[in-house]
Amino acid sequence: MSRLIVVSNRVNPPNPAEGESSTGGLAMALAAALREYSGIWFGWSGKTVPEFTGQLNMQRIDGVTVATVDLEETDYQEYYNGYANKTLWPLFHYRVDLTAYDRSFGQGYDRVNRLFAQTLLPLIEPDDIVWIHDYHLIPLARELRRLGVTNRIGFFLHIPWPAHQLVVTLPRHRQLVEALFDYDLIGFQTEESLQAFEGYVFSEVEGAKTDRGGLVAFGKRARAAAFPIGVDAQDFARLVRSDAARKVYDRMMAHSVFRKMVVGVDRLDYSKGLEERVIGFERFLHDHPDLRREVMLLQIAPISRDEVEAYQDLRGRLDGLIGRINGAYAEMDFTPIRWVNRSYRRDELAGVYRASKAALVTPLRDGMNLVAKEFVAAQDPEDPGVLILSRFAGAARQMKAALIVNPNSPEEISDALERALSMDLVERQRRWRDLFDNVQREDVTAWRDDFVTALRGEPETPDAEDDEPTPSTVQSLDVTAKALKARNAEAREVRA
Ligand code: GDG
Repeated sequence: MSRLIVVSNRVNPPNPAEGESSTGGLAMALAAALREYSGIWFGWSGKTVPEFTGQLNMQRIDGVTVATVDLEETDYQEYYNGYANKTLWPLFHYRVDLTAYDRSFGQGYDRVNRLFAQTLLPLIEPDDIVWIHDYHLIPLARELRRLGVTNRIGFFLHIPWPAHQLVVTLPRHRQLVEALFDYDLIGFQTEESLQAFEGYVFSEVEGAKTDRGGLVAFGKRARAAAFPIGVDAQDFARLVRSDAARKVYDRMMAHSVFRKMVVGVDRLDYSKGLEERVIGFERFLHDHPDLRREVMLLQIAPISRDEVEAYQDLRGRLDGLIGRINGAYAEMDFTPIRWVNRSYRRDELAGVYRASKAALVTPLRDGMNLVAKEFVAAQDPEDPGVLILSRFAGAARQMKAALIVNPNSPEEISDALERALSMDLVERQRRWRDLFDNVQREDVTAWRDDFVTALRGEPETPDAEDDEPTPSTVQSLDVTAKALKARNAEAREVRA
């Protein structure tokens, strides 16, 4: 069987020395795939050095071979803090107001992708398949192709692909999209992102068409499909029974006697709608004086990308906003919002989810949102909490039994809270069962297998030249994506 090479900006396989709970579910799933296909995980070490050397640092961590490389400070600033986090991240989350269109960032982005390609090249063997992750690395396949790599290369975008009108605000948008056509397979979180991508291609690239289940543009052909990411539901159910989770659960329950705890867990990021969420919670406190003392919001928000000004500003605004709300509604023995800027272990988080009567997952834009799925996976089937979910999270496409809200509306957040906290057990159980079935079925293993199977791919259909050109419609590709998914599901069944 061919090996799998996973490439992501940061590399973080579970390290038994640090305890399993420090690693995210996605990292665990990718590490499991790498063990299965005896592959390599390649990426940036997270360290900077005075001069780039291309020196590979190879390690074996819990059965996974990890190869990392250090970057120069300028590269880090332009590629990571710059183009990735000040240009692509805000733009792809619909924040044109925060997007930096700085030419040096784009140059740094291309340069680092070239350096990564040169460093990775010697590790690639002829039969390997290469799976590249996320917006930091869009041009990596182009750079590998330039170096002569002909292996199958797939790309998965973890964040949304935005509407056409937003993409064209990027000075080098054509170049970026063209780079995606050096992949054999391009994966998006949702059909909506897929359609937005196709919408761009058909309106911006002359002669673009669909062909043999793929997209043809820039003289190249790539397949594109939606692969909604999931969580490791089984692992979460196991974590929730751990000692650490139970301890946290007991502590939380003791602290919220006579009160219902509502939880939010997010990186401190402007895409997560934290300001809108606390304003919605304030509206709830204002509108329901009778319930004020019965509810508290625990917002866990570990600090993220703190070197970027927009993140420092957001943190300052939230500190002020939450201070004001707590000042207005706290009593001597009660604070309505607990604002916690640190991260917890995964098992502790499982205990927090379990102790919560509702979760507020209200991003303004989100590729998927794994917290929504983790919350569901951690609930007690006999007495489940209620998920309040933004319609702008990719997860809302699958999790229709949640209370779906517009995160921009304080009233909708307030109404959903009132509904969640007064919902009877039968309805809670019915909604949770529906959500849990999905979380369990479309889990992270299914996601990974679907993608890898699709990338490994079917043999090319012959007679390409004889094919009548398919009309370039978004609809026909949508069918392609569905066919791809159906085939992947079949392949899974056969393997099972
Ligand atoms: C990107 C996309 C997409 C959070 N606080 C703690 C902690 N976390 C973990 C959560 C969850 C993960 O971080 C966050 O995942 P999300 O999906 O919510 O969001 P992003 O970080 O923005 O991820 C997103 C995802 O990629 C995957 O494709 O869903 O749309 O933006 O797993 O549990 N984990 C621990 N302690 C914390 O305090 N251990």
